[in-house]
Amino acid sequence: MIKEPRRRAVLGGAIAASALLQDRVFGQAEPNLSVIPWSDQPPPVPPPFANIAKGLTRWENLDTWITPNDKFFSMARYERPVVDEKTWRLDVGGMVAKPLTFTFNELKSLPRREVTCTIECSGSNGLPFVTSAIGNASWTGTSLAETLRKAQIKRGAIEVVFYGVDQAVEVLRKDTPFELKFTSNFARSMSIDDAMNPANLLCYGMNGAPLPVPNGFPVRLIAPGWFGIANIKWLTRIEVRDTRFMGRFMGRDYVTVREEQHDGKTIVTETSVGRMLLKSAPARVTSRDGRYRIEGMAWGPATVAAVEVKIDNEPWRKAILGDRKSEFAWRSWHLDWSPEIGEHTITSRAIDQSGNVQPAMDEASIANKKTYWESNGQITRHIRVA
Ligand SMILES: Nc1nc2c(c(=O)[nH]1)N[C@H]1C(S)=C(S)[C@@H](COP(=O)(O)O)O[C@H]1N2
Ligand SMILES: [Mo]
Repeated sequence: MIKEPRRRAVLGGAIAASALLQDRVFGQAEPNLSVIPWSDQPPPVPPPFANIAKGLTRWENLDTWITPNDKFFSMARYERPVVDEKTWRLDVGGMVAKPLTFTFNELKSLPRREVTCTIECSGSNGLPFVTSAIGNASWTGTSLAETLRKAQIKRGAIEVVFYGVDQAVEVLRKDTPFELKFTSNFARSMSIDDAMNPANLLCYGMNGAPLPVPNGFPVRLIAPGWFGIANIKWLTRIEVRDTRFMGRFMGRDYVTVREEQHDGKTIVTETSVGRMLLKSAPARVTSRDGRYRIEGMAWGPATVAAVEVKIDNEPWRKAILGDRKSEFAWRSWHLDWSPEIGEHTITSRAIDQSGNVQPAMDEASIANKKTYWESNGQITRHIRVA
């Protein structure tokens, strides 16, 4: 993990004051602080999706760096099973020399680790009603890599599959003579390399409390740096395989379809949703005693090195970044603003330490993407200053 020089210690009073203010902005409500709502509110989640996506809050409601458990979004493609932790088991099997089974208490007695990481649903900003499927929490659990080491992965294995308790009937070749129906558990896989990342947790705690049911009680996978879908909830089986797992959420859905140009030819790529991408969002505009401030968050696979903000058609301006508190967590930013009365647009873009810039909506990687997954294009919000 790359540590940055402590800005407060290195630089003088003006920055120190703004750093303190920054901490306070995302700490607690301040007196005389008002939040100006965006004028482009997302529509409510329509009925077929309302059971899948729950707890999507408005960006304006963000006022803490850690998302409290009762404000954390919940995505469930099948159901939200209520698991009895007394009968629950976690099996580790497949291509391992020593298959393992854990009870809840056995798992909790293993060495404890904590990681603070931001989870974003890969569908966020892909559909008009999903604009804030993101949260940041401190997760407690035990190391996945250590557990796999104990099970002793056999030679020739290539993948680790994670199965949830939640099930549904899946249909292949629907409405053809070859239609096939089968009951399937929610599952996703990772390469052995990715699974062995020491940051991955078999997680049972969220912000100091047991995992809430909607977030995977009693145990879920936390795979820092990966889109939400990889973080399997209500985990019950881990299976090591020597063939690629191509279940619905790996190979048929959560597939990003994109047109790419290669040597004058158009190639369509279909890739499984993977690691989180460089992204930022304007969260809210506050005013206090006539002074305005644009506040937001930025996150991505590498260190966010800068955030820039475009107001209306003005040139990009550098925002002030908050501290980098965890390798896998979002970073706050803000920009002071003296707006004229009327309608304005606000766009933000994150830049990483290698100089990669969050793409504009009309850049090829976004414009030529046919599916709503992995939508990390720059977000523009509308606001009316009265
Ligand atoms: N077992 C299981 N795990 C799951 C899902 C699911 O439907 N079933 N949804 C995934 C999706 S799409 C996302 S975005 C994240 C969201 O985690 P959260 O509900 O704790 O916010 O969980 C993932 N893990
Ligand atoms: Mo998701």
